[in-house]
Amino acid sequence: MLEKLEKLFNEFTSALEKLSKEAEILNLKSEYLGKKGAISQILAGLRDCTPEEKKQLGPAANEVKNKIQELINSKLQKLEIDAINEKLASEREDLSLTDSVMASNNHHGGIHPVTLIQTEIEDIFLSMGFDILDGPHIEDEFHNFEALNIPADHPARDMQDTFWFHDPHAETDEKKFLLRTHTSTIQVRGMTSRKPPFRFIAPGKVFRCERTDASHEMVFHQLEGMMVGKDISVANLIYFMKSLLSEIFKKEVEVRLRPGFFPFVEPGFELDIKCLICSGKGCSVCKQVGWVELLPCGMVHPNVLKAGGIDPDEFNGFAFGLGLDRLVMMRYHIDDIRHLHGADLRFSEQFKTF
Ligand code: FA5
Repeated sequence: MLEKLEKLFNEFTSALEKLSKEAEILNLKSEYLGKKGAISQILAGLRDCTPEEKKQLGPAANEVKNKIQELINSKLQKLEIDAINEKLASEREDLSLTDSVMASNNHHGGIHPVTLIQTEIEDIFLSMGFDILDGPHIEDEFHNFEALNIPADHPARDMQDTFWFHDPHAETDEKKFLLRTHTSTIQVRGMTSRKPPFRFIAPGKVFRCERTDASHEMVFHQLEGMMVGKDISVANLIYFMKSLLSEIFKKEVEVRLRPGFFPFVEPGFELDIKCLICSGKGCSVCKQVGWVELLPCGMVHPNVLKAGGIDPDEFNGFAFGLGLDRLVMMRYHIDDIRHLHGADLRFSEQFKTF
């Protein structure tokens, strides 16, 4: 019987070696281990054996049974691994790029024109001794209005349509926080964080709930400037504005200065540039008037200095609030501000600098 077992096992191993399909292996398994399989019959035949034979044959038959089971399992597992490897090999993609493909597909991003001009202006003002400041987009009424001499019921609050945040936990319907409507908020932060004399600029996004057109956006960029010291005059203000424009345009551009009203400056001015889209003939950007409002400015109002902790009897200064998007439009002859935020690659790629 033991010999028969050994013979069966040898037959099984040489049969298994020849098989390469799962179904064939499972068939072989049932030939040997199934209910009526060869090993099962030997085990069943044990009941007719003597106790002595049972003692010998029982463990041997079980050992062969376990070996067969193990061999079948590992053969099935090997089949599965071979199938996965074959699939991986056939579906493999070469993700590396050759130098020639890289060279023909040399696609770098460009710098947004607003960023380009902002960086240029920062360099110009840095060279004139100005610091660069930043401030939060979400502001409180104090920084956006009150400290700038625009109290709660002042009509100037309506000049800039404001996006307000409501505090869901507030007991009253008071509107406290807002998206800053201008970068003048940073005047206040700048004054309270330094002692005069000082000069700084502060570029950034501003937000207004406005109807959009060729020269108006709801989210746009301003660049605030402030200089505070002793005996600062309108002549100083005009000098810095002229230096800025001649550096940016690299040529004489026609500007006009007219009185402008802003509660935080006195006197206040509007510096307009002759529209470079239509050369002053009239177009949708300049609203057919030939001039574009670009650079409001003025001498800082004493109340604003006071709100910033500065004694207006000792110090004075100027401030300006450049419309950065409009300056970009004039510099690159862009005839609609909405191109600047359109995310159209055909537009942005024209400003590649590398
Ligand atoms: C102000 O925002 C003042 N804070 C500027 C200022 C600062 C005045 C310091 C005096 C002293 P104004 O609302 O005019 O002012 O906006 C300033 C500039 O931002 C405008 O001249 C214009 O160039 C630009 N601007 C205003 N509204 C928009 C808009 N909706 N879309 C694009 N640019 C705009």
